[in-house]
Amino acid sequence: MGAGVKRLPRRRLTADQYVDGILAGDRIVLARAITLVESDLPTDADVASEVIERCLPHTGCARRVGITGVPGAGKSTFIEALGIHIADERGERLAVLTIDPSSPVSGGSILGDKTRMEQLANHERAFVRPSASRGHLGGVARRTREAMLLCEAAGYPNVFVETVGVGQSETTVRSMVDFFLLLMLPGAGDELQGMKRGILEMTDLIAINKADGENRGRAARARHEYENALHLFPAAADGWNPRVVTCSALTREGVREIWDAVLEHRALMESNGWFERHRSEQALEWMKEALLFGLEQEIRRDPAVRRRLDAVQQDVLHGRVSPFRAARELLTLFRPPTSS
Ligand SMILES: Nc1nc2c(ncn2[C@@H]2O[C@H](COP(=O)(O)OP(=O)(O)OP(=O)(O)O)[C@@H](O)[C@H]2O)c(=O)[nH]1
Ligand SMILES: [Mg+2]
Repeated sequence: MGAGVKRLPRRRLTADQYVDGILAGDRIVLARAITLVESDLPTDADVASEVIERCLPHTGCARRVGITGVPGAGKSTFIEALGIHIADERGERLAVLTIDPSSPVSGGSILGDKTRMEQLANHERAFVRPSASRGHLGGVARRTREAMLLCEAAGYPNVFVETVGVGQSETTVRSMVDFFLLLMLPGAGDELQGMKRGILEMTDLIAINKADGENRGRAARARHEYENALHLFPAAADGWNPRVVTCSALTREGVREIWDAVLEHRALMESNGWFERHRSEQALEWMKEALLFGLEQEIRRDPAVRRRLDAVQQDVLHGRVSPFRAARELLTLFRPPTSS
């Protein structure tokens, strides 16, 4: 259970002020609203859910794109290149949310992301928001999903989520985006890149990045290998055949084609009815997460559980009781609040 990083209390706005600001596309209010939904303070929870609830009718049309890949694959550089293409050549606004599960340890990655996406972060059509997971992946998912919706309501028709592909974060992110893009490095097998086979299966497009200079040949070979690997998977029910391409986030070669593929995918999903189905599935996932989160909150707040929690945790730590029995005991103590 993640002990959140202590933050200084900040001045909060009223729900009306958040909603009005977001719907007017005010980036400062948007950023503050995301801080609100990321907050661990129980006093923020009610305002946060009201703001989300009222923003929801203004969401649903954006392209939600998840981008994953091992550390150093070039995700941030790629998003910047793609973002500049979207903002400058297509004249569209975009929001970028980055999840960084490693940040509690490395500390510096978040700042790193900000500098790597400097051009985009300073672009008038872009909104870049890094957030730390604080080692609590479920929490990240909930917050990222809600942050995504706030961005949509603020008038961003393209929303990107960058996640480091080393843990479970990609499964979670997969459940909240329409298109899932995997960035790979040339010349390294997927075992080497720490990628589980399962990730390939949920990918809509694999881009072998850094296909520049001496890497070109290796990137082309990697592309063939992944194409062959994808052929082994059964065809997806929604009719989209995952693609493998090469690109260079540095020279920006191939980046435009990747965005074209995202648009093509959206058009196909809209024409064959799968867009709605995917979105319904996303809504269901969201509900399940919200349910589990709510339950966890209730359990943490339960007076009887709170009284025993420390002692039970110590018992588990010292091997005096099995984790399973400990959890059972706490659940037995838990009394759900009676509904009013
Ligand atoms: N040659 C070359 N280098 C690249 C390319 N894309 C990114 N890089 C370099 O690779 C390094 C890592 O790039 P990032 O964009 O920070 O990678 P990332 O995947 O976001 O990394 P994390 O956020 O730490 O997981 C940087 O030094 C980039 O300049 C590319 O297409 N070609
Ligand atoms: Mg990055």
